[in-house]
Formats: sequence, structure tokens, C-alpha cells
Amino acid sequence: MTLARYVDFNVRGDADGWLVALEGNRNVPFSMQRAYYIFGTQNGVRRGKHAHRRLTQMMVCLTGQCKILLDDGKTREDLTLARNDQGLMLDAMIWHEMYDFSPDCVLLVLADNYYDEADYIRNYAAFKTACA
Ligand code: T46
Repeated sequence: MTLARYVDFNVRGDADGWLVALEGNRNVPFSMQRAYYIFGTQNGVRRGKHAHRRLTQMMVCLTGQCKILLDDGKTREDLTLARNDQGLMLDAMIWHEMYDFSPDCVLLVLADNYYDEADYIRNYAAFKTACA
């Protein structure tokens, strides 16, 4: 069993170039309220290191690649994000850490709500307690 699921996108275009459209409640299976992107991550840095209490997100690696550790409090798995024709759905209450960023990695994240620090669990022990 996997802790997250991939959504494949239709890639449109031809020899002139390519385009992917992301639409809320269609190929993005929630109502989007926010998009942000992560880039310029230095070698050896781990980002994330938190879980969200309620937030649902989709991650798309636009260029380069990185890895992501997922943890639901019982099991852990590591996935690679390296495709711009695929989104990774990340539900609430999954601890996640992104690492091994290539220098050119640009990670687009779509979210179903606005930024709210109160939605973050940034302490792993507190996350484990909340999962129990
Ligand atoms: C997540 C992973 C994948 C804002 O002001 N607005 C925003 O929408 C976001 C996402 C962050 N911020 C501020 C909060 C911090 O002062 O930007 C700063 C960096 O955020 P953070 O340290 O949480 O960044 P990452 O890369 O560790 O985590 C981010 C998201 O915060 C998080 O929701 O799931 O990317």
C-alpha cells in the first residue's frame, strides 16, 4: 500500500512544445485555494518535516527532481518526484520530508486552503501522538 497516489496529466502539444493544464475538481481532485513553488534548495537540505492537520495538497515536479519521505505514523516510504506530467496527492496527517533536491528542482504545490501555521504539526513526537 502506498501513502500517496499519483495522478497522470494529459500532455498537449506537438513538436513545437508541450502544455499541461491543471484544473480544480478535475485533474486536480480538490478545489484549489493556493499554489506555491519551492526552488533553489541547497545541497543536503531537508524541507517539509511536518504534517498538516487538514490540508490536502498535490505536488508536481516541474523541473529537476527530489525525493520525498512519507510517514503516516505506522509506515514510511520514500518516493522520487521527477515528472511534470504527474502529480502526487498528499492527504492530511502524512508527515513529509523532501530531500536530495537537484539544483534545478522546481516543485509546484497546489493546496486546498490558504496558508495557516496552525494547520502544521512540526514536531514529530506530537505527530505520532496525534496519529495514535
Ligand atoms: C509543505 C511543503 C511541501 C508562507 O508564508 N505561505 C505559504 O503558502 C507557505 C507554504 C509558506 N509560507 C512561509 C512559512 C515560512 O516562513 O514560508 C516560509 C517557508 O515555509 P516552510 O518552512 O513551511 O517551507 P517548506 O518547504 O519546508 O514546506 C512547504 C510548505 O510550508 C508545506 O505546507 O507541505 O512545502
